Formats: sequence, C-alpha cells, structure tokens
Amino acid sequence: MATELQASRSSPEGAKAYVGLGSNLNDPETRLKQAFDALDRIPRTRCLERSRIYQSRPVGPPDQPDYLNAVALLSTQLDAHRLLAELQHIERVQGRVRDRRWGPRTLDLDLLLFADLVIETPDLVVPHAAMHQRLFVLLPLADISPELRIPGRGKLQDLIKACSDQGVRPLV
Ligand code: A4P
Ligand code: MG
Repeated sequence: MATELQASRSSPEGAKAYVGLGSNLNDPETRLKQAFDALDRIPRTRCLERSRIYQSRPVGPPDQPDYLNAVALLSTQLDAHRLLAELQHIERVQGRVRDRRWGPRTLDLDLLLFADLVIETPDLVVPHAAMHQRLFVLLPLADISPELRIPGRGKLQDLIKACSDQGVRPLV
C-alpha cells in the first residue's frame, strides 16, 4: 500500500492507469460509451485516451452474446485500491448483476495496469491476471500505447503475436 501511495503521488499529474471495459448485454456499445464518460468523472481522475471498440466471441461459456471491449487510459491521484472501488461503483450504477463466473454482463471494468506496479492482494491483482493472454484486451491497449511493456509479462507486441489466432475485430 505504501508503494502505491508513493507512486500515485510521485507526479503532480498522478499515476497512469489502464482500465479494460467489457459488455455483452443491454446495448453494449452504449454501455461502453457511457462507461468512458463515467471514468472521466471519477474524482481526482481524468480519462486521457480511449481505444477503439472491438468485438469478439465470449471467452468462457459460449451460450452468451458476443462481447464488445475497449481500454481507457486514466491519469489519477487515487491509489489503486481506491480506483478499483470507483470502478466497482460504476459497474453497480450501470446495473451489473454478478451471477455466473465469466457469464454475460452489462459492464465489466478491470484495472489492467497501475503505473508500473505489481500488486498481489486478495481483492486486487495488477497487472490483471489474465490480460496477457486475451487479445480483446491487448489490441485496444495497443491502440493507446503500442510500445507498452507489461510488468512480469514482456512486450505488448510479443503478447499480441502469441494470441493472434483469437478472433477479435474492430467495430466499424
Ligand atoms: N480483482 C482482482 N484484481 C482485479 C483487477 N485487476 N481488476 C477482483 C478488477 N477486479 C479485480 O471480479 C471478481 C473480483 O476480482 C473482484 O471482486 C475484484 O476484487 P468480478 O468482476 O466480480 O468477476 P468476473 O469479472 O466475473 O470474473 P473475472 O475472473 O474477473 O472475469 P474476467 O477475467 O473479467 O472475465 N470474453 C470476451 N470476448 N470479452 C470479455 O470481456 N470477459 C469475461 C470476464 C469472460 N469472457 C469474455 C470477457
Ligand atoms: Mg472483472
């Protein structure tokens, strides 16, 4: 926690954080656009960049609609746990009901990266545990920061190559 506070206070602009957005229910495109706006309204936080929106088949149970996914780059003065609480608040406001693991959802917000920190606590793991093997996260991330390195996982472009057979396409 001390390391997190240090990192988020180390620059007047705040820490850079990447957030993954996902939806496959209740007009997903509108859900994602509203979520981008909501991210920009988090206290002491600004949304600096938005990726394109991508469509893909569900990872997990196949008997659910296709997903739309995107990534936002935030600048925040909050620490990582506080930011996660704000993401969960936005999920609740957009009416998400959690029932089935990997099941359909109106809005899923994952904290992908927070500065260059590695966090392993019971309620927060950063970098997000599965992001490095999910093209629906990596492609939108590359829209914003193609030269990124993922702490403990390597270069974003190498990770993209390793899962390039997953069918993920930009929404037109
Ligand atoms: N948690 C720990 N670390 C984090 C983090 N970095 N960001 C904890 C967000 N939450 C984190 O999450 C469960 C718990 O994870 C939280 O209480 C938090 O403290 P959840 O969002 O309630 O549960 P979930 O999303 O159903 O489970 P999980 O395992 O997080 O699912 P994923 O990994 O988010 O996957 N297919 C496509 N094509 N596109 C998708 O977006 N998404 C999922 C959900 C499955 N298949 C998909 C997609
Ligand atoms: Mg999640």
